Amino acid sequence: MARSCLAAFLLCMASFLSAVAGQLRPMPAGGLPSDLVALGMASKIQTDRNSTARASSDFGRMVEAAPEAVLQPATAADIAELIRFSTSSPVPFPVSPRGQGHSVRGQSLAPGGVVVDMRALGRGDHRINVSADYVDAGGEQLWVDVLRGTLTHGLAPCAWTDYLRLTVGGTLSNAGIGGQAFRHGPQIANVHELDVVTGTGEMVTCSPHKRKDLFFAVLGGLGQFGIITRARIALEPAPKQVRWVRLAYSDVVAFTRDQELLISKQASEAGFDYVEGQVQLNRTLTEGPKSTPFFSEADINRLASLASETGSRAIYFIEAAMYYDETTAPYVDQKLETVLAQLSFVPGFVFTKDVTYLQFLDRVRVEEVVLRSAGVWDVPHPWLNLFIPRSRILDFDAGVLKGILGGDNPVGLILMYPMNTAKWNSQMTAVTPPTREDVFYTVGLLRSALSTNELERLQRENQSVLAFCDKEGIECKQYLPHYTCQDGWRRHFGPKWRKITQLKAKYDPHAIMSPGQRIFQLPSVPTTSTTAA
Ligand code: ZME
Repeated sequence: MARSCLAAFLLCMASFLSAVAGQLRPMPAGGLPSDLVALGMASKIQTDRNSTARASSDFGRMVEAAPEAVLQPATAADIAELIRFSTSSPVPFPVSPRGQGHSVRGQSLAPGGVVVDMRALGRGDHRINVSADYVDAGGEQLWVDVLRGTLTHGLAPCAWTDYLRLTVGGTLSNAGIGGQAFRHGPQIANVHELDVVTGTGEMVTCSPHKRKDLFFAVLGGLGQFGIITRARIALEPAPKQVRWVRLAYSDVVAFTRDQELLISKQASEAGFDYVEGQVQLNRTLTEGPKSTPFFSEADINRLASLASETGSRAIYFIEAAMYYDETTAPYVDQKLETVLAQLSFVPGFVFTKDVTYLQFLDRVRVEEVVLRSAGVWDVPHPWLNLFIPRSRILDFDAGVLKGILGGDNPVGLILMYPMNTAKWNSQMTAVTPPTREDVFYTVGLLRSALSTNELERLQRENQSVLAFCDKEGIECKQYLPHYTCQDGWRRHFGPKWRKITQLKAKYDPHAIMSPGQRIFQLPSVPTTSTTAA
């Protein structure tokens, strides 16, 4: 039903266009506003198979659903108009923004509706405007371009994701986490103001002081309330140079103790500016790549023998970074020594590199190039990201990393690092574990599937991981969450659920926005009974 209405809209615009193109009907000087509108929009709507196919899947490559059309908006007003067209239709159709399509479970799809190709917003103007202590960036802008744009002013945002070829609107709709989050919070905690096109087609500028309910709803809002078309992002003086360090551990207790020490340090103390961690299961070390962009072949050999000598089933790395510039360069060695002296990594297992700030922040790009050239980038990504309360991280390590995943050797990586709960604003839609602990861990099982069998196995393992946490009473939360029924979402949001349904009723009453999240059913679509899936 939603289909037929949208189809009529598209058909109407197509016939209007062809009429104009064929000069069957010259444009009247003061034509009907609706016609002008239709003409203005028609040139921006694509319905060809190539365009809809490109918007039918995402980075996860596990879900596929075609939209009826793709909108290439020139302005936020184009998006507002599309949304108002949908909501004023007898049967509203879904609308989903798509930036880089880096969702992994079809969150950017709009089955039978319109995908808004957000990148089109930036094709005319640059849409990155730097001020003294903030940058206004279009929602469609890539973080790497925000970085380049601000660096020319000697400034940069403080909080980053590991990968920079993601859009501003995309990461802010989730949270945007990385090794700076322990100090600065997630990216959503570093935003002053947003422009949003709501699910009612209203264009709103919001902030903690103005339309505050919408501002906090949209941050981590999973695209449920509107589309971010501009964000005002906090800036700091840009670091120039980075001492990039990896420290190896065979003991998870020492590893987590040291991570927690490092994230407790203030910026004024001797410490790191970025703290993450990775886990290498033994088979990855012995059977995985012989070298990586960070580790040489000799390094990998040393690490593999460390694993076998200690009998540890996994090796853990703290990945950390210390920023410096011309004036602090003379002290960076000393500062690093001071910090390392407080840590318990395996003696001698320190690996360091010196890189520019841009090289450091864009480091995953190097991995991307390697993976692409090996043909293992555009493959299914059954990723599972969990936030685990600090009090249960060792149980998770034993049961999941050394248990369920113990025998694995897939392409991909496992991230594990702690963050400070206090840096998260609970008014935002983004969710953290319900335990009232100061620290929680993020564990990212970021594996790729190179065959159908492997995909099924990894999916089954993910289910076992969730079942394990459930059974053991580990109160974890998914990051980049995915549930197939509303009950899962209710539990995910817990005490926030009621407010979220109220905000949904206010800002997207027709439930047309980002239905690929599967949080709210389109009211017009007859619901098949949702038994717990
Ligand atoms: C969701 C998420 C992915 C967080 C970090 N990632 C990453 N993906 C791919 N390669 C990475 C990576 N973090 C470091 N390298």
